[in-house]
Order: sequence, then C-alpha cells, then structure tokens
Amino acid sequence: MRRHGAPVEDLRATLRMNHAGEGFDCPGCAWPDDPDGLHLDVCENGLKHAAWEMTHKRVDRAFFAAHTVGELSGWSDHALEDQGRLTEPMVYDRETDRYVPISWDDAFALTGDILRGLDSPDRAAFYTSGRLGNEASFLYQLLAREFGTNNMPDCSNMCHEASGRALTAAIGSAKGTVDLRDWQHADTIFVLGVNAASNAPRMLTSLAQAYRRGAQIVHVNPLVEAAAGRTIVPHELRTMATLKATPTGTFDLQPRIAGDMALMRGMAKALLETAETDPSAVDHVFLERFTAGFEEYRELCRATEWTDIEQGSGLAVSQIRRAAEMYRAGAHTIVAWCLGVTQQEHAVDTIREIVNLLLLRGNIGREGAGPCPIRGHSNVQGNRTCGINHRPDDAFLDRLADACGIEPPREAGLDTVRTIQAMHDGEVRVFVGMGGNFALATPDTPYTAEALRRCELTVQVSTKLNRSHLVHGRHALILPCLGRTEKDHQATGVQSVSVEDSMSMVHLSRGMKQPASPHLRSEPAIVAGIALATLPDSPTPWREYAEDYDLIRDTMARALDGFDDFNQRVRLPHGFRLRQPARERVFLTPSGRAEFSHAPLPPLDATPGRLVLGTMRSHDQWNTTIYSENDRYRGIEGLRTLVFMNPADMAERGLADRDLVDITSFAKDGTQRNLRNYTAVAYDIPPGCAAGYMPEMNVLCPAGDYSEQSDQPLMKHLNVEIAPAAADLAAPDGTATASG
Ligand SMILES: Nc1nc2c(c(=O)[nH]1)N[C@H]1C(S)=C(S)[C@@H](COP(=O)(O)OP(=O)(O)OC[C@H]3O[C@@H](n4cnc5c(=O)[nH]c(N)nc54)[C@H](O)[C@@H]3O)O[C@H]1N2
Ligand SMILES: Nc1nc2c(c(=O)[nH]1)N[C@H]1C(S)=C(S)[C@@H](COP(=O)(O)OP(=O)(O)OC[C@H]3O[C@@H](n4cnc5c(=O)[nH]c(N)nc54)[C@H](O)[C@@H]3O)O[C@H]1N2
Ligand SMILES: [Mo]
Repeated sequence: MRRHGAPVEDLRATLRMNHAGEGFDCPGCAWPDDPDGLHLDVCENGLKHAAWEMTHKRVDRAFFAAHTVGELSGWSDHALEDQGRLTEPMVYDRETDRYVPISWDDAFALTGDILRGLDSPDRAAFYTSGRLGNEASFLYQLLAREFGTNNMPDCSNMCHEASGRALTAAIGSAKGTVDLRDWQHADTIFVLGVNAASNAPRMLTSLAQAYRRGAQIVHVNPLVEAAAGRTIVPHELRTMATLKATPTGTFDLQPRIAGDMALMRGMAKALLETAETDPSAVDHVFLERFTAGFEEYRELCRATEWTDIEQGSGLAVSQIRRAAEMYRAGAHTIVAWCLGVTQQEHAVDTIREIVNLLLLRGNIGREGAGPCPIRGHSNVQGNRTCGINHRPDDAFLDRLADACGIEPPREAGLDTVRTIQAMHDGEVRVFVGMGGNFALATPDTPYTAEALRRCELTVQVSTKLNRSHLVHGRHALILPCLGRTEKDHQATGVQSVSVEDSMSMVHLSRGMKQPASPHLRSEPAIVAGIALATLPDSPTPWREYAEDYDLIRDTMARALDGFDDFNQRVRLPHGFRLRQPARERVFLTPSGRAEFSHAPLPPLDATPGRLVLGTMRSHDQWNTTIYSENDRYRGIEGLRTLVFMNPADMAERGLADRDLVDITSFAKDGTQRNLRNYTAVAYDIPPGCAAGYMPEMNVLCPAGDYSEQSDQPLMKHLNVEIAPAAADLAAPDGTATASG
C-alpha cells in the first residue's frame, strides 16, 4: 500500500471493506461478501485496487498547466494514472493544447448545449464501466432514454454479454443461479477460463474450503494458472502470515483455446454412454419435468464423433472421460466461468453447452449446484439490472415509462463495437464515458482513437488521468468524481450507494475517506448536472435525486423488477438477494422449461502457420490500470511486451526463449495488424495457442471481428502469425511499436 502513497491509516478504511452494512464495497471484483462474516473479505489485489484510489498524489490545475496533451500522450499508461487523483473539472483548450479549469456549471452547460444541438439523440453514446453504483446507473440510463437514445455501450459488451444471452435463452434469466452458500455445499466444481488467483482472489477461499471437504475441483484452462495448484488464500490471515499454500484444485485440463465447447460435449457424450447401463447417471425426473429438447440433445451427442471432440478440445478422450466420471460421481456440481469462455466466437453456444451438461444431472435450482459466471467489475451486474442495456426489453421500458413519466425510445441502441464504428463514420458525435478507459479497453486501438478524435464532444467522468482523456474530441471535458472509498456529502447528509455482486446480492456501500478534493462531485450529482443542462423540460426531479439518494431508490423500487421496499431491504445487514427465478426452477423461457441447445461444434480454424492468441491480464494490473510490469504467478518480472508460446511452436519458427518476435494478426476482412519486438516466452500452453497481455494487445484486435452470437470482440481469439523480429525494424524496446 505504501508503494502507492497511501499511508497506513488508510488501511483502517480498507479493512472495513465489505463488512455487513458498513464500509464500502471492495472495488476489486464482483465476488460476493462472506454471508457469515467469518472471513475478512480483503485480498491483496482488492487492497491494491482500493489503495490506488486512495493515493495522496493529485493531478491539479498546476499539473495540467505544466503539460500539454501532446506531451502527456507520450507518457506510459502507468505514468498517467500514477499522477494521482483528478481534482477539478477541466476543459480542453485547442490554442494551448492543454486542459484548463472550468466551473461545474460551465462544464454542464457546454455538454447540454452540444447535446441539444444534435440533429438526433442517436448522435450521442453513453458508455458505462462497471464501477458505477446502482443509483447512478439508474439515473444515467434515465438521462440517455429521456434524451431519446438507447445508445448505451458498456464494458459488458466486452465481458459477459455472452453469458447473459446464453443464460437468458437456456434458463430464462441472464444471471447465474448460485450463491456463496452453494459454493459451501458443492462437491464438484469446474472452473473454466478464469485466473482466480489474480482476478477473483476471494474465490480462492471457496476453492480451499471445497478442497478441505474433499470436493473435486477441475480447472479448465489452456494455461495452468496459480489457482489450479496451491495458493495462498487471501483472507486466511494465518496461512497468509506463514506463506503456507492451500491446494485449490484437484484436476487440470488444458484444452486448446476455444476448446471448451467440445470438452463439454464430450463430457455429456460420455455421461450419456454411461447412462445406457446406469440410469442414475442422468436425472430423468428432472429432465422430464423441467427441460425441453433433451431427446434431440442426446441424439446430437451420440452423433458427435469422438475424433471431432478430441480435435475440437485438444484433449484426449481418456481425460474427458475422467472429467465426466467426476461429474457423474458428484451430487452437487457448480460450473463457473469467465473471460476464457466469453470472449470467443462461439461463446453463447459454449455457455449453453455448459448448461446442457448441468441439466443432464439436474444441477440447477438446488443446493450446491448451478451455473456461475464470474463477473468482472464490482458492479457490472448491477449496472445491467438498473437499466444500462442497449437492448432493453419492452417490459422494462413500459415499467420505466410508468414510474418516471417518460417516453423511452424503443429501438435497440449501439453497443461498444458499433459505437466505435459509428463515431468513426461520423454517425455518433458525442461520447460520454461514465468511468472506464474506453480508448484503451476497446479493440483496435488506433482505429478507436481516430473514432474518438472525430467526435464533436468527449466527456470523461473519471477518478484518475488516463489515455481516454488524451484521445479526445473537438471539445473535451474531464469531470472528476468521488471514488467508492470516499464520503459522499449531499444536502440531506452523507449518502450511501448500492451495488450488486456476481451472485445477485444487493447491498449498501458507503465511503469513509475525506474526498481527494473539495471540488469532486458524486456520480449521481454529475448525471443530474448533465441532465439539468440537457433536458430543460424534464419531469424528473434531478436536483432532489442528487440531494437524497433515498428518493432515487424509491423510484427504482417502482421502476425495477425485484426492488420492492428497496430502501428498507438494502439496509438489512447483508442487503438482499434479487430473485433469480431459475434458482427456484421457474424457467421464463418460451417453453417454460430449461431449454437444451443443439449447436454443432465450432469449425476448426486450421490455417497452416497460424496460431490462436488470447489476450489476458497480468497479476499486477486492473484492466487498463497497470501497477507494475510483473506477473508473479507466471514468473514474469519487468516485462509486459511478451507473448507466451508453446516450445514446439517456437522451435518451428526458429525461436529461442526470450527472442524478439513480430506478431501479425489477420482479421476476418483480410486486414492485418502488427506488434513488433515482443519477447517470446516459452510456456506450458497447448501447441497452436499463444497468449499475451491486454490492453496493449488491443492493437491486434480488429474492431470488426466480433462474435456473431454475442457481438463481443474476439479478445481471446486472434488469428496470428509470429515470426522472428525483422532486424531492420527493431526498435530499442518493444513498447511503442504498434502499427496497423
Ligand atoms: N486484480 C484484478 N482483478 C480483476 C481484473 C483485473 O484486471 N485485475 N479485472 C476484472 C474484470 S473486468 C474481469 S471481466 C475479470 C476477468 O477475469 P479473467 O477471466 O480471469 O481474466 P483474464 O486475465 O482475461 O483471464 C482469462 C483466463 O482465461 C484463460 N483462457 C484463455 N482462453 C481460454 C479458453 O479458450 N478456454 C479456457 N477455458 N480458458 C481460456 C486464460 O488462460 C486466463 O487464465 O476479472 C476482474 N477482476
Ligand atoms: N484485449 C482485451 N481487451 C479487453 C479485455 C480483454 O480481456 N482483452 N477485457 C475487457 C473487459 S472484461 C472489460 S470489463 C473492459 C474494461 O473496460 P473499462 O471499464 O472501460 O476500463 P477500466 O480499466 O476498468 O477503467 C479504468 C478507469 O476507470 C476510472 N475509474 C476508476 N474508478 C472509478 C470510479 O469510481 N468512478 C469513475 N467514474 N471512474 C472510475 C479511472 O479513471 C480509471 O482510469 O476491458 C475490456 N478490454
Ligand atoms: Mo470485465
């Protein structure tokens, strides 16, 4: 913590994170609180993340006066954020190429003027990053819809969009069905495509407990990540102090990238073969009462050849059978997944195949069992619940219209990828970013930068300086907001916000630190300020909402499904659980049953000489925020411009460990993108697969290459060629070598 300049007294604030009704929700990830309060719910990465916000460094007007945007553009992303917290609203001044101070009123007026001057509300896009609390999310979508657009791109479009779509189709609701108590009862756990030790460290507690009670824990990942072996479980202070590692896995499967669907199919096939002699292998009563499409699925499994399953998964039949046998032997199975599964072309089919497998043994809607997407941002699930959605359904809009007295637009809006394209084409002229770092987090970095630069206005509501402030429109505003750790004083007193974790628990979060600057405003207050300047005839009491968040919650109780008595229930010690009908075996699908899917396995892409490359996070970063160049569990120090490769693939290309390489990606439309002078690192990864770090590798992700099923960019599935670095192009280091 000291490393980031936050003194030790701030630890007190941090240690109150996530404690029943008091303190702030950990901004680190969306893993739930421990409902029994037995564990101190903090982890190294959560502390790091909170400390990063609590830094004592400041980016004030003197800083901006001293540096032009041109100069700052040459700084590293780490250096930008490391300058500390933003302190007052700033506006871009073309004459001097600097950000200069502007009053809040003038900033809102500028935004309102330009928004009102657009020839259509659809010329604006309102982006959300998943940190935003529920109340601000609700106000933000209300602002967009009152203004007249559903253009609400969000980080979910790059994250768990596929999970929402697959679960809605399969079980009639977009969320997972399990909670932490289910994790305490599961005896068989499959963990697909998540690096838990770095990205959901509090999950390790559940895995360690499961191990101790004898559960099977199967990690499915092309890389053998830290959680697959023994790890130091973050809140077990005793084991932390003695650095004693606890096992958190019992079996590893290393499929090839995008091999998960074939693995799930293979397990189902093996299980159904067993069921021919042992009927108890599948849950016939459940299948009959609660599902649709089982017979056809059984036929499909029978017709899928083992050779296709082996090729598709990159795994041997014997391994798949062993996993299937573990699944059969268990009474309570959870399947959890994250980006390794979602950021793929066939992600929706894959997640539906996960559900197919769970349905076979009735592993849904009972204790210790069910599908469990591991969400990313701490409130990304809450954002969606509260209406941040470019494809709202009619039931939601009808209720919103009633509760708020507005006429919301009905046509679907633009998602993240389409917003980039629309800005590029001049169709979208105003970009408002509610948190996040759009310029870096999105695919195709130079293309996206050009798209943002073509805007008439870019508005970034942020806590820290980042790339998205430097890649801006003709007019540009930086609006600094309170962080989640900070006290939110409004006219009626100190306010709390609410958030929803990965398992549908909604609870309050209240900051305790003094704000980083007296000029900061809360996110609800900033949305209200923009709304007042943009919608002069609005029926919404924006000012009153900003002064008293209970009033927002009263309206949310009327507008949102499951939020009755919101103000009362959110004040219960652990908040409340949003109803998830599928958990009760109520399936809101067209058939009223859980639906089997019947998709063919994805075709194998086999262009000779090509590799499939997945982008991912290091241990020491938080999305676009890079803390250091180390990746502890993967044994990397001081290096981010690397590509992990299988030794045989390296040998084939005449590469030795740590040789410099050039990486070329091939888009569906035939265009190419390059990164030069990356370091090849020999690694235990299946042949044909490679991996490296986001956000740097977004340079290689074509904006046009998104999944036809989920519209998510294919961030875990780039088609690349990797060759020894061309000597004539060799730059002194591998950092600034993107071209495309
Ligand atoms: N400390 C920290 N915590 C975070 C974040 C952070 O950046 N830092 N980010 C947050 C966010 S927004 C999110 S969405 C989550 C992300 O959490 P993760 O999903 O863990 O994110 P990634 O680092 O992208 O890692 C993806 C994992 O998928 C594996 N993988 C790649 N391709 C495949 C495949 O085809 N199949 C399978 N089975 N696995 C594959 C990779 O080897 C890697 O282990 O974490 C959240 N928590
Ligand atoms: N290649 C590749 N690209 C990816 C991914 C990948 O795996 N590979 N993962 C994708 C995923 S899963 C996600 S979720 C996106 C993330 O995309 P984003 O959510 O857009 O990016 P972040 O890096 O999380 O945003 C960090 C910034 O948020 C601001 N911030 C921090 N706290 C607050 C706050 O409390 N309020 C406000 N208003 N601002 C705050 C700070 O200014 C900080 O610089 O990236 C996606 N991009
Ligand atoms: Mo995410």
